[in-house]
Amino acid sequence: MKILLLNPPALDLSFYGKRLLLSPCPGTGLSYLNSYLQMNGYDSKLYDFFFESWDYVEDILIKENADIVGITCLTEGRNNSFKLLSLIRRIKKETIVVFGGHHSTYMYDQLIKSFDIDYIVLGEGEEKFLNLIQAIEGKMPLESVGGIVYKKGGLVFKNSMKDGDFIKELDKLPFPLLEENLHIFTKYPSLKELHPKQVKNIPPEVSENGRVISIITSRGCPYNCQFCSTTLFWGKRWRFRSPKNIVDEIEYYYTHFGFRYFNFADDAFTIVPKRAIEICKEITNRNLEIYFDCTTRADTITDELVKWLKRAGCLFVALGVESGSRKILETINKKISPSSVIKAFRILKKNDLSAYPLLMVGNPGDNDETIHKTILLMKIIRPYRVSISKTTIFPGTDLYDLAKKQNFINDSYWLTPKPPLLYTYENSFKTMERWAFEIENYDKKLYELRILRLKLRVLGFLSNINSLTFKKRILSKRFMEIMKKYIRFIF
Ligand code: B12
Ligand code: SF4
Repeated sequence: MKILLLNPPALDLSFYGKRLLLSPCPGTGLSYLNSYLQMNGYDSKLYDFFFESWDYVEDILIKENADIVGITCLTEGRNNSFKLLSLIRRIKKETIVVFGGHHSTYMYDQLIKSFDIDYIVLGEGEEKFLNLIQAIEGKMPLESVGGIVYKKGGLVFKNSMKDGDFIKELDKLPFPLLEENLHIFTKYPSLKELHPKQVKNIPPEVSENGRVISIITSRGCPYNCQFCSTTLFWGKRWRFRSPKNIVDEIEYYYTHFGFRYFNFADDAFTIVPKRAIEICKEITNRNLEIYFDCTTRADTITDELVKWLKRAGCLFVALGVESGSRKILETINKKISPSSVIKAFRILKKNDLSAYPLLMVGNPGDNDETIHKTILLMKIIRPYRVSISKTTIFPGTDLYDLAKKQNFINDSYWLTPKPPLLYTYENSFKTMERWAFEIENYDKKLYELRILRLKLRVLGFLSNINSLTFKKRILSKRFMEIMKKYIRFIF
């Protein structure tokens, strides 16, 4: 049985651009599946088509002529997963096609009924996919494989997930295979190509030709924020790997492939500060000269944690702050307070560890007053950058259920080619844009300084131009408006 694991081509990159992607490295999901199947003796191969053309994809599918194809399907990129499915059906109709990943897990009923998919694996993939393949080979009954959805005799069946369907000991999973997949990293932007704010503090000898690699040290999250689907996906029980196992993986990438910059892609890396400290101690004890960043919750930040993060090579931390309004934080079930954010930033600043807040505009209940509170919070914590998202409705979240109750969205939305829907039930896109602008420029003086800097740059450019009329035109009010917009975009 020849198995292919595929990440579909990306969204329209001419629109999004390589640089605008949140993370500059491939996800780990398909790599985990690949190494798990190979460990169990299967002939499997991974293709990350994220930056590839459809012509290339077609050539590979013809060349590989696989028996089983597994496709990852996220909400935003779902239509490209469907397009990949059609292409496979056109090239070799009898291929067994299995869907997995976030969108497949939440929208399995719609997917299995609307598309020519043979099986869907729900949630965590390694063991279930292996069992499914064994069932396809006739080695075990299909009915005994938990957490899958399939069609039989024109009917749809769902084998419900049992508690034991989550892998208990993550340490037993093999590391994602790199030997045969190193070329994938060269497709993703290098550290040098990223925006300076994304790679703050990285020493030049690391960023020069360096690339980022993701490490997942835990699965799941014990919280349940309104806009986030993590809990439904991984289960409420938070599972984690041992510090030794994690640092073994880091050391393996470091010594064998020269990776020196790591992104801890966990949803909240320091949920248990003691465990994060142990990881940092393990890195330090092994004298690994590596650097990393992570995302986490403000209420986990302690003096001791930050000291160890710094010592182990952490260059910056992204904190899920979302809002400066206590009321909004309650509404979205964030279970933090603005004061815990202030405390976290104070500790981080004291220890000289860069940090920036992940913020949202357009949550249920947001208005000028709540945004003003976010601006006030920014004035207190004064981060070096802010990351602002407009609240977006993803399936599998409490926000999705709310929006459905409000008749703002229904499941058929996901059969359209549209991108995930912004929550504009209460506030318009324009209002959200204005709020994002106001928050981003919370510091008026800094904003004016940026404009001045840009004006000086433009004037420097103009001094090389001789025509006076051209100078006048270029310094017109209209031109300055455009420049302001440009500044907003680049800073
Ligand atoms: C790295 C990352 C990225 C990378 C790589 C994405 C990728 N293909 O993995 C990049 C930068 C490209 C990215 C982009 C985006 N991302 Co992202 N990303 C992540 C992140 C932080 C880590 C992914 C990872 O390695 N997880 C760990 C592995 C082990 O889990 P996994 O990938 O889910 O894979 C397991 C299962 O899903 C399953 N599985 C997956 N595929 C398949 C296929 C088959 C056949 C089978 C059987 C099983 C299976 O088995 C795997 C092993 O257990 C996750 C958060 C997270 N912690 O997971 C968000 C996450 C996946 N991203 C998310 C979002 C929203 C986005 C963006 C929309 C962000 C944006 N606004 O630009 C885009 C959309 C991209 C797209 N194509 O649709 C959401 C997805 C929500 C959803 N409903 O789709 C997540 C869950 C974050 C969150 N909590 O909301 N992302
Ligand atoms: S937003 Fe962060 S803290 Fe909240 S449920 Fe998702 S992963 Fe957990």
